[in-house]
Amino acid sequence: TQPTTSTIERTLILVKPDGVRRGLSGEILRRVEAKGYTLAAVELVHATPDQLATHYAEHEGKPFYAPLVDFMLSGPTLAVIAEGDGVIAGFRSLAGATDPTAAAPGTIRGDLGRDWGLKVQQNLVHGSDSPESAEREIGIWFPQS
Ligand code: RTP
Ligand code: MG
Repeated sequence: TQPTTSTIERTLILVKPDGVRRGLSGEILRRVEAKGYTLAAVELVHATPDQLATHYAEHEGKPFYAPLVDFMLSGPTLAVIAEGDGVIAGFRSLAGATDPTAAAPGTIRGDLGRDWGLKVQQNLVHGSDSPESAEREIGIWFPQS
């Protein structure tokens, strides 16, 4: 049998203001660590409008952009760099579908999300979607690194 190729990656995870406010940071990080990923950096950040404009540049002009930025300004966010084999796709799988009402049981959004009607933005976490996004986003949230 061929050994499986391992791909050690890093990703940016955010526990968004709803997760911090609801006291779920520890539960979310517990799931990340239990899966076998390593926490390389953790910092509580009150995001600035500039940081959010850069982070969410791909969504500028969409109807949910302004409410999303307002929500992300509503309180502190826990910014995390996690490392591990396939952690980019792996964390997105742990997070579940974007809409917490549709996210599968067993996922962070499926188990811990609530039904907020139209407020899809309050979905507890963010995870980078590619190696390029991860490096770009780590630079936004950990500018000193
Ligand atoms: P994320 O970037 O936060 O990990 O989530 P994602 O890839 O699953 O979702 P994405 O499409 O990148 O959207 C970024 C964030 O925008 C909010 N959103 N609201 N229809 C809506 O109201 C809507 N669609 C997206 C969510 O907070 C989503 O995580
Ligand atoms: Mg995204």
